[in-house]
Amino acid sequence: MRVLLINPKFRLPIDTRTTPHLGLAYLAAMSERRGDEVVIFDADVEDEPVTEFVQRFRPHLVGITTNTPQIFQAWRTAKAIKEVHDVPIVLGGPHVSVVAENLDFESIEKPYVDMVVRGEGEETWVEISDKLEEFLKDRPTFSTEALMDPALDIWKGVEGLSYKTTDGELHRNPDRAPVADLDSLPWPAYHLFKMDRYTNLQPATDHLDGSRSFSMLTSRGCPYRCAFCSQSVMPIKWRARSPENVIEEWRHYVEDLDAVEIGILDDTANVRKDRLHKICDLLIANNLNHVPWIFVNGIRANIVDEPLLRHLKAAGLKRTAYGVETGDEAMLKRIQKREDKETIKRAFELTKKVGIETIGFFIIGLPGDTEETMQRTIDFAIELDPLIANFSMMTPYPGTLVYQIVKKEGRFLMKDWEDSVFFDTRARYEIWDTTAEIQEKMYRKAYRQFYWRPKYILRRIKDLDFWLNIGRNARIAYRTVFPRVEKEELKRQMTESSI
Ligand code: B12
Ligand code: SF4
Repeated sequence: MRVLLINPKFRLPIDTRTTPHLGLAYLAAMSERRGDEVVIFDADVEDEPVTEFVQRFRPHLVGITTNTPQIFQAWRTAKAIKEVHDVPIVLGGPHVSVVAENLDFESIEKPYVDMVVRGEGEETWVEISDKLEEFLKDRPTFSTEALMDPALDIWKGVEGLSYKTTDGELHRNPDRAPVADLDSLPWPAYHLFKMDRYTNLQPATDHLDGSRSFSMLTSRGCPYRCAFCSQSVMPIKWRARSPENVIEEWRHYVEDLDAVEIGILDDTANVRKDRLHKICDLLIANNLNHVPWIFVNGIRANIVDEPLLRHLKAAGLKRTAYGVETGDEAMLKRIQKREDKETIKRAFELTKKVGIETIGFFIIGLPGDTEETMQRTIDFAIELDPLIANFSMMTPYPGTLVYQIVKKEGRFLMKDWEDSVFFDTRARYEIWDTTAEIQEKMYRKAYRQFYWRPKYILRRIKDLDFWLNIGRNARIAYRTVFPRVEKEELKRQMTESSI
């Protein structure tokens, strides 16, 4: 079968990185394992409109990934494809997986979306492909209408699937259990991406070849439940690949693909320290530690110690992020971070002491935040003094506790899902004393106060990478002062451009 997997065009209003979509890379690898002819169409890096490609490729099955801000583009893409080619269209990803808000139904209600896969998609995707292939066998002429015929109802029982039959009925099958054995999954199909069109993992900081930067997952899920974190796909059950399985993939990137950096995208890679120690041992023993690697999304500050950090450093870890979120002790409790300031401070001190660079993620405008508590967040960022401080405006994503609180007691200011992109100066909501005005003021202040410090500027300009990325760095600096103009322009460009 010919299978098309799409990342809808969605440029961010920040100078962020563009990396191959790991979720699509896993799905594509599953399709290849089945023997399908697979194309990944990442509209962010392609030159031609997807409709032209579809008319040429004539896929039997189309899958579109979507997070919350991307959902409109996903629908526009699905609609445009249906207009030129009769094919079943399946949506998957974090947005459509939020059953609590009926966001699977929100999509299948659209005439141009047939199915939604909720949660981790690999096994459901293969089951859909198997059933479709079976269906196509006896039918020389195909129509999606026949495929979704309620009399046949071939999708009944496919776990993790929501779908619409031609009589307009919406169906939600039971959830699928998370992938139990992560070692059984194939490696992400990087060979299907136009790798030379992507940036490296942290382009504002490193001047590296994007075509040789690879992301990996060594574990999935997170046992914590922070109030702001959208976890519709990755469940509370944390699962890990075996260290040996991780190292085999790592070796492939370093030895076969000449990787210049590796990014670990796990939600919480350090849940089990013994596993990380074993991975470090194997990286060193296999001489893979000369290629720098990064914990891109952060590790938990409450589960690090000096021996582990030293071992990680010896194994090649260059930089790690930590989700700090707030500098206010009471707020840390309210968001259920299950860490206190002292623990976070110690983690930063130890990480710097062993020579690993740090990134701090901070949130401005948590429900209940006041000017004082937000100032504490800025002050804490300055005290921790990471290489990069990433302040984001609190964005209540559907399915999170914060979203429920705002829905009940606050007021959303977002007009549509597209507005839920953060890294922009506009407040997304208001609640109690956490007004939009104060959030916006403190957000601007956070960037100014952190980045325009003489100490910080001096440190950065001594760094060669800073000068190699001078254009990008200048744009980022400009945006800390004038971000709103940029966002309007980017949103216009995105909605007006062809799909
Ligand atoms: C790495 C990452 C990024 C990277 C790279 C994204 C990329 N190209 O892959 C960057 C930094 C660019 C990024 C940006 C953003 N991200 Co991000 N990101 C992640 C992170 C940490 C890992 C993504 C990943 O690789 N997951 C592993 C793969 C295997 O999972 P997956 O992609 O979800 O795919 C699986 C399923 O969702 C499903 N599936 C997905 N698509 C499809 C399609 C079909 C057809 C099917 C059948 C199944 C299916 O099957 C896949 C395999 O199991 C996740 C957190 C997380 N744990 O997933 C957040 C996360 C996805 N990001 C999030 C957000 C909010 C953003 C931003 C909007 C933030 C912003 N700056 O404004 C942007 C949007 C970017 C964009 N262009 O759309 C949220 C999404 C929440 C939501 N409700 O949408 C998440 C969940 C973080 C969180 N916990 O809050 N992100
Ligand atoms: S923010 Fe990090 S630690 Fe908290 S629930 Fe999300 S992934 Fe887990």
